[in-house]
Amino acid sequence: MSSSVNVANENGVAIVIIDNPPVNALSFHVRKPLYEALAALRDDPGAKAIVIACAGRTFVAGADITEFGKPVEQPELRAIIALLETVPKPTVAAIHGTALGGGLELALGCHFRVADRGAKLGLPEVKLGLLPGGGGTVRLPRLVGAAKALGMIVSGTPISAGEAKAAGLVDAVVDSDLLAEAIRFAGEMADRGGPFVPVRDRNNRLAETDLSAFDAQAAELAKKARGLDAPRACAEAVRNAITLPFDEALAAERQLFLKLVSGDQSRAQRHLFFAEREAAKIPGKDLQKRTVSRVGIIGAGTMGGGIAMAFANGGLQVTLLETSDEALRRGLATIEKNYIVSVSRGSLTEEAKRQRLGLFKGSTDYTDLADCDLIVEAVFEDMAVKKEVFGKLGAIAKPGAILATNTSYLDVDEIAASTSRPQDLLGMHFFSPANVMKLLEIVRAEKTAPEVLATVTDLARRIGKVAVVVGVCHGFVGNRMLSARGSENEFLLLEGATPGEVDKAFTDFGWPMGPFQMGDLAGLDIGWRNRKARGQTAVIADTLCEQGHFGQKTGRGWYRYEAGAREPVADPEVEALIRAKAAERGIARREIGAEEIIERTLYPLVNEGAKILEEGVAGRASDIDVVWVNGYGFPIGKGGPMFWAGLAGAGNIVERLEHWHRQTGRAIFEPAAMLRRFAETGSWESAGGAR
Ligand code: T1G
Repeated sequence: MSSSVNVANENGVAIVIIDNPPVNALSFHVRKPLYEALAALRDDPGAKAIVIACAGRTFVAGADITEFGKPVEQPELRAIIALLETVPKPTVAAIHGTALGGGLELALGCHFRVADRGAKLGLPEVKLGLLPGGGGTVRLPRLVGAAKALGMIVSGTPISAGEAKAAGLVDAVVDSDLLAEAIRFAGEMADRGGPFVPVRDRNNRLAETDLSAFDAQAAELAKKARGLDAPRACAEAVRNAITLPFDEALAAERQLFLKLVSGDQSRAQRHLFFAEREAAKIPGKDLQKRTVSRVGIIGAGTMGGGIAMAFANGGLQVTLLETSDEALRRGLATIEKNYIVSVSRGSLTEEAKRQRLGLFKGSTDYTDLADCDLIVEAVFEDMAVKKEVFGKLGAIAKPGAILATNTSYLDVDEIAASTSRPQDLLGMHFFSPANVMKLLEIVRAEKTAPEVLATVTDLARRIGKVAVVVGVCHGFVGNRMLSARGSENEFLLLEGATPGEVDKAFTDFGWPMGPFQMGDLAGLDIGWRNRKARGQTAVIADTLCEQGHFGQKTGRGWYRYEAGAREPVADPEVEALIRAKAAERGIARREIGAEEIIERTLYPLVNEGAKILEEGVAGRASDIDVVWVNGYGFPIGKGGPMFWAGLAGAGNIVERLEHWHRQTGRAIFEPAAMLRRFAETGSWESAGGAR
């Protein structure tokens, strides 16, 4: 046998062990020996049953995603599953860890599935812009019913072993020694005798399908697809399982899969899958990471409270520090209320809420932070205040404690210079609400020690964050590029667009919402305060703020909001204000189309990203994509701004930037050298964009 597939035999039960670290992906070097082993065992009289199991931490977690886009090497997964279904003796999948995608499809090719209680089972292909391409859309409904299968496949969310047993996906759930239990189960099935009906021939769960209810469910799910092709294709494939004979449905699935796997959306989503994992890698071998078990958070306001929850949600002990008992009480009360809401929504159990609240300790005394391994400040966004905090921490924090600032904009090097241990200091820029948003920009200051960076990056994964290491500059990566994306917004309004037209261009592009609706949601007063602090103006937004129109929270901003509603309604007074401001400036208004809106907002976004790469503030173009997809809602089907630049055509972007630079003279349109090189070479790496 090959090193990736080994076969043993215990009391007449053949055991096929797949061993392909780290996640037992069904790479070609697994598929070939697996096929050969199963073909031999099918006809082997010494094998009365077959168990398929995996070594390492998980059952097969899917096809090998790195193989997509390359010539397919036989045998394909589909051939292995088809072979399995010709085996006349009982076949059992022994599932632990995560049986995902092609892994679950392999298990569906078996007659039975035995799962460890901690296992998870799912078909997450939709998250890669795909659909299950190994028969999952036709076999899963035959075990769990069409409605459950549709929900699992369109969401891509795995289910627990217990839920899988209840749904009919798993035949037995075991609490210990999975392999021994699976072997025993297989032996019993063999001794009991057949027939052993392959999943493909089990149709009774499908027969009970209410097709009109199914179509209504599929239509509801399609609303969330927001321009993505895969969710719709998933629903179509599951519907085929109901209405077509098995082999026709399987053939239709194959066609749908081939169309998706070669499309831009799946390429974009597969790019993001690897980009997120790449972003978490810190150059430098075997960095000695520090232990972090207790975290101190300074400031129990919106950010501090959210950050504290993020750490508690990851199982860490939290000491929350405030300046007064009243502020501390308020902060802790908000945290408890948030957990109560989660329990009421069913996203958290009562027990988990109790456990998490038990991790908190409140204090108004800095010395209580002395035992913390990491201390994160989330105090007022003012350099003097931050320096005062870190000055105190220098005397109180234990040796080796990591010090982090949650600043969104301020110079982390300057903050580091205010402590006696700059090597232990970095930025941890959380995004609000910090207990929800996945993105964490980890700001590497000039003197930050590599092992501090590695420790915090590792910790980010532990608390469920997507970490990206960024350098020091105003706004780091995300907010700096957000400024570039928004710098033309008011010019577009003065020259003829309405807030609704700009926002529609964004939502048609695939954004969850456009910049004006986003401004109303976040509160226009935040930008107003920042502009005043930097001596900047925005003629229309400043006027709205002077009128007290801050957006949703005041019922009016760029749009009107009926009492308590969040749906934006065009406000004729705002459009009149825009026309008046344009007239004051002698601007002749004109029709502005979606294409121009995208060129004057998203091309500067890409251009700023190229400058950030040029300066080394981001180490990889893909890191920038990870920031924008996880922190700002950039459409995943376009892969992030830097990946999308390739789809949109970098040469075209350079040309249009030059056009707008000639038209307006504004610097944001001057193409970055890195962008020009990308246009010439076709890749950010060869343009010099990878450190
Ligand atoms: N193929 C190739 N490499 C993979 C992989 C895969 N399916 N899954 C993970 N890796 C790599 C990953 O890049 C990383 O590499 C390392 O393994 C550890 O991963 C025909 C078409 C299983 C829950 O979508 O969800 O089957 O960075 O850091 O946090 O219908 O990996 O170490 O070099 O994520 O413990 C469907 C994808 C594929 C599951 C483990 N399957 N994987 O999480 O580790 S398409 C998936 C995951 C398919 C069929 C279709 C997670 C995990 P490196 P990791 P983790």
